[in-house]
Amino acid sequence: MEFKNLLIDTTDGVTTLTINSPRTLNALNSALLHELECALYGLNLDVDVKAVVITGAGEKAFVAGADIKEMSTMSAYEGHQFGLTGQRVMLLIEKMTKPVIAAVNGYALGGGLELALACDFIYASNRARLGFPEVTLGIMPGFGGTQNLARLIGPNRANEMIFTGKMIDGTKALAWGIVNELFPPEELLAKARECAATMAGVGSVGLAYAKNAIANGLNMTKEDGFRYEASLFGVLFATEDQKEGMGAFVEKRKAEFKGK
Ligand code: DAK
Repeated sequence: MEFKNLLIDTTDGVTTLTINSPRTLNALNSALLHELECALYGLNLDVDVKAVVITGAGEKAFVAGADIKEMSTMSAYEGHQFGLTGQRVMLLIEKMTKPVIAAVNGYALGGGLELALACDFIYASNRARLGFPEVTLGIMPGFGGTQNLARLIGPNRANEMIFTGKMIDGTKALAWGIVNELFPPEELLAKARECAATMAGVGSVGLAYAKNAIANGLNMTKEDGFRYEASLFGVLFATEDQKEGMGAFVEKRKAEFKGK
């Protein structure tokens, strides 16, 4: 598929997926969401892709939200389809077997913040501005934002952000645990790629199972989560990666993981 709104580059196992619609601050319209869905589906199946960084083109925005102009004229049916596509994109990221970092280089608003929150963690530029302005438009977050934000930072801070619609800066986002690290704008992408490269070099089956255990375990009791973790842990001992990783340690050499 030819992508009109995305730039995709894969180098040494690390894919940088850039949302490339800077004239509208990378706002998510339905065409862009469809492209994102197809791209992410393909990246998940591509054995050469070990880790993904999602960022926005231009200096101002990661993604300034869903496309308000397009939404303003949608029929109920189109709005429903739009919502379903967006939710599929968010769930696809969460269910990918590869790690996904959001490199938030500016505004991450509404659906843009929801996209970042669907990623495994967020690195941000110290110029980033994050918020959920939906209530100022007469709606509410609808791509998982109420669920993901409240789970991440607790209901009180999530309530404040979602009920006021006010933006917070990178420093507050860091203090509240929305963002893992802040960088100067010119360093952000390199730092995100560097972290992605580290993750691309580890045993990818172990990483995929860890991602699965964390995501699914959050919906279980602690005891069920422990049981689930143990079952995945056991399966890893049937993989070549486990033999290679431990063998390399014992033989004092660098492991060459095959992802199987
Ligand atoms: N949609 C469409 N166009 C946008 C946009 C957006 N979200 N954000 C910015 N743009 C466009 C502007 O209209 C402008 O285009 P022109 O007027 O030049 O043609 C261009 O990008 C540059 O923006 P500004 O001139 O406004 O730039 P400023 O630096 O002055 O301001 C800003 C930057 C980010 C503060 C401002 O652009 C802004 O407030 N943007 C809107 C932010 C926003 O409200 N985002 C949340 C959108 S609501 C659903 C689930 C989820 C959602 C929807 C449905 N279902 C389940 C059905 C999600 C909803 C949202 O995300």
